[in-house]
Amino acid sequence: MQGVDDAWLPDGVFRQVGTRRTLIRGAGPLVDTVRREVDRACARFGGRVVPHGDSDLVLELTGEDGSEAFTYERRDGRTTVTASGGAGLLHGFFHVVRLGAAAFEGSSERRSHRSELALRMLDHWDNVAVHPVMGQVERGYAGGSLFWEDGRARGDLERVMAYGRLLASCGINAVAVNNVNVHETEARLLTDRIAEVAAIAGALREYGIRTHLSVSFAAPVVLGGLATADPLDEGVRAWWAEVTGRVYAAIPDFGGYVVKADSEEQPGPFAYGRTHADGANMLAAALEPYGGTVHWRAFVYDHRQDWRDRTTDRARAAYDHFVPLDGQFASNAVLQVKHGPMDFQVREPVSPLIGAMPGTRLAVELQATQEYTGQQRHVCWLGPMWSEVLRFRPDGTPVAELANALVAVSNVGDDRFWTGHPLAQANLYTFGRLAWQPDADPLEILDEWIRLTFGPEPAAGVRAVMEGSWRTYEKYTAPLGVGFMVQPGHHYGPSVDGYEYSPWGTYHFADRDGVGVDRSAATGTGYAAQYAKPWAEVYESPETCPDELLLFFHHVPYGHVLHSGKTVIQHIYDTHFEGVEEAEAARRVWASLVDLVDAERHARVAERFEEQLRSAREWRDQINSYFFRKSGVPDARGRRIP
Ligand code: GCV
Repeated sequence: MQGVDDAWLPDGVFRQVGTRRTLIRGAGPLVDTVRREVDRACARFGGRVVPHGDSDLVLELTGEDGSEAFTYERRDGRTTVTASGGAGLLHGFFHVVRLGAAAFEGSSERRSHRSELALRMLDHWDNVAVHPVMGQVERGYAGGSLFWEDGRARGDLERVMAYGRLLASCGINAVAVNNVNVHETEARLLTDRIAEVAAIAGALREYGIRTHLSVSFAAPVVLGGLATADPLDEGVRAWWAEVTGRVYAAIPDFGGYVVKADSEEQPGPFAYGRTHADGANMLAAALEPYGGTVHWRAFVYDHRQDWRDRTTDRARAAYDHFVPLDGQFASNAVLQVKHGPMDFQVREPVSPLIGAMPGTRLAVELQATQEYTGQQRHVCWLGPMWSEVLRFRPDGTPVAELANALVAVSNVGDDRFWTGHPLAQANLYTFGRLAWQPDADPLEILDEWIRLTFGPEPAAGVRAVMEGSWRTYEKYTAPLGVGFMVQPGHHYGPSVDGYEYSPWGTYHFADRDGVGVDRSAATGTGYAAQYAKPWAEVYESPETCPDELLLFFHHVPYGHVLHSGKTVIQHIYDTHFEGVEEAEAARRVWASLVDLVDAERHARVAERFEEQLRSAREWRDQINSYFFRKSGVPDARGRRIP
């Protein structure tokens, strides 16, 4: 597509397939997509699709059961992919593309590939109308919406289709096309504007991506003119059933609803004295005849708390609200839980809600859009963080096995590089690949992304810039898991006390003696006791709590000695100096790649590095000065703290 970056699918990636003879067997819409892909590659590189006979590559659909699995084998000089569902064939095709030359060398035993998680979804926080405060994409750092333009669905859906292609190629299979904060205009997508959603769904379907919609819990009142949205009211239930029937008439493979209820001003069942299970189950009942699912978000907390009140702990909220409801949710209701208990900070413990509701289906929500991790002006590759979350074992079983679905808030917009910062494409790619195979080594995924996107020459340099970028970002921002310390509202850049006296429940409690939140059961909010063993015990004591989470769980004196052997205050100083130095080094490496990376991409990243450095120094100086002034403890290494 003219003027739009190819991301990890530049033409060259299709060279191996495009120079070969490919036999495609089977019929159906996704087989047509595969055929189009192969034709396109062949037109570029001189290979061909053969109707029968001798071939280098066989792509064969053996049935149509909707499965996403495929088998791959290489024998007697021929590579064969088989699948019993069109989506499986498409995934198998992209598997071959990713392998490149290796797909046509040597031999490999027949092996079956299937995704660990059935649903791998991106939630777009896109508004149809530009919101006066949040803009078009809430927490979006990549321009306007890919789906919505000038107050309606884009007429030209070529870009949406190209997006679907990128997503399918890394394993994502579902997209929610509008913000979970459902404003007035967007509420109507459910009813009189469903044709626009259907048009988008049509484009995404070409690549096997199912469409989901965020809906307002108050829709029966706002759209239907009913007097109530009470989930147990028969009229309300009938309204949802009827509306949902019309949604499926327009979009037969519609995925379902996403709901943010009783959270940050969004309406919900509390207004009617009902539970979240009542609310979710009403929507589940409406979706059930069509095989749809409701994703009900667990991000429910008091955002009007009094900062003087030390007994209320926002971190506790999701668990306190939802655990008593375990077993009450319908089988097509999925509780969507943010990976941490607060809000996508650079470092949080895994939410104690994950694993605590064995009778409830679970989706784990990550945030690809870098709201608190540099807003796509800073390089911050989140693969290692997500991998840690997925491998964490709340009670023996890893998070990835407890979850039925993995969701990420999308980091994409209508920017020519898709993600604003070209290196942020890696987060999208890594999310898809980890959702498909949660125990994959994130560094291997990064290498794969680099190889596809950049080719071999700059690979070592790009890796050096990216592999440690999350920890670098952590070093120069809020220390030891304490979180926030950001500018209120837009959340970019430092403001240590920005939220300290606010109603949002995100405090660090720094004083002249120490810093951190006491969430122990013995003397604090009791949050640590929400975990199963061994974590409840590990987190309970500052002696056993991992350093990187110490200030999340404990209020400690500045002189407290970490496991690393450093005091908390010296750790703060050292990491902030180091973080900036690491960012400076990364910028130098990037500059050295100037002849190995295409000019526009290189320039865009170089420009973002200038801002990253400015901002990182700002973080370093504000954090270090703040804690120096509070504690009066000088830097042991005598560096200048302004
Ligand atoms: C969509 C945070 C963000 C909000 C977001 C909310 C959520 O509070 O700052 O912009 O709203 O999370 O996840 O619902």
